Amino acid sequence: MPEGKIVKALSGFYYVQSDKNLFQCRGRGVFRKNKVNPLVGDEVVFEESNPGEGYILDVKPRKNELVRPPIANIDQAIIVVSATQPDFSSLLLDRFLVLIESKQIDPVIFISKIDIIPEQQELAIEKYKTDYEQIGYPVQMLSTKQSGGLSEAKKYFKDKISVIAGQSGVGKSSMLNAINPVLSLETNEISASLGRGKHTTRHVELIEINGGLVADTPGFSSLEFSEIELEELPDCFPEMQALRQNCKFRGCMHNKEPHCAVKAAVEDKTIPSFRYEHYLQFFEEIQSRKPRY
Ligand SMILES: Nc1nc2c(ncn2[C@@H]2O[C@H](COP(=O)(O)OP(=O)(O)O)[C@@H](O)[C@H]2O)c(=O)[nH]1
Ligand SMILES: [Mg+2]
Ligand SMILES: [Zn+2]
Repeated sequence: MPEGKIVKALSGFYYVQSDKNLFQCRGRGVFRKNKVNPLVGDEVVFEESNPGEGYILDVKPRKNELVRPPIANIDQAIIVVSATQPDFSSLLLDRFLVLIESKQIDPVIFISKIDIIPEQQELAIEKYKTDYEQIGYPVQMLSTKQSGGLSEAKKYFKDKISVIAGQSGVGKSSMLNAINPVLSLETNEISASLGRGKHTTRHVELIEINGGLVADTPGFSSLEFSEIELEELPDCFPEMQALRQNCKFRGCMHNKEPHCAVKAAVEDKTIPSFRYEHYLQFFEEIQSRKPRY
């Protein structure tokens, strides 16, 4: 039986890419009864009923899945933060990082609009870049207005399924358009001049970009930690996870506990203080959350 990847879901059809061919498939009756809801990104087994058409017979186990946008088997999330306009916010970036880490998706950080960084902020941005790289996150600076960083940015997409995350206005659509001009995704400028709403809900589609696939809708629009348990939080900060076994107490939450390796690392500046402050802020936020039943 042929196998392939669902690259688009629309009006009850799943579009399965197998080698270089696209098959318009339906979920088979029997299989639909098992309540497996095929997602874009799923690896599937299908049978070809007519040329170019078929039925999905089986969905392979997923490595992860997102609800918004509904996609499975995501290899990486590219978080776009702008150096300016809107202002660079390490708090917002850390929020995205925690949400992505909690889904076992690999984050990559793109810092956009480097062509318009005010001079007095250049050093601060460079420092953040080094800090995040030290944690182990890839960081790429780029501009879509000048040639800067785009060809390096492009390389991250190769052979992977990516979702893009980031606040509105940071340049996500502009970046995708700059990498692949065929896409012509709407940017703020265009949608404003046409008087269209900013958040038009659409179907999900994976689009090809430099030999990889990217979801055409940004993910992680809700920045709440409603699905993250307090116990999971320390592992969403890789630099803290790495020190966990050095803490005196097993299951140390790096908060009030004595002889905590994380707090020691913050003291001697191996862990940047802003990261620890954000950790404590998220800790409070999750702790004070109303219990759900
Ligand atoms: N100066 C500068 N402006 C940019 C850059 N990237 C995007 N923009 C502008 O930022 C605004 C928002 O871009 P858009 O791609 O719609 O952001 P999105 O909401 O994240 O998709 C638009 O006016 C873009 O022209 C960049 O690298 N440099
Ligand atoms: Mg956009
Ligand atoms: Zn600790």
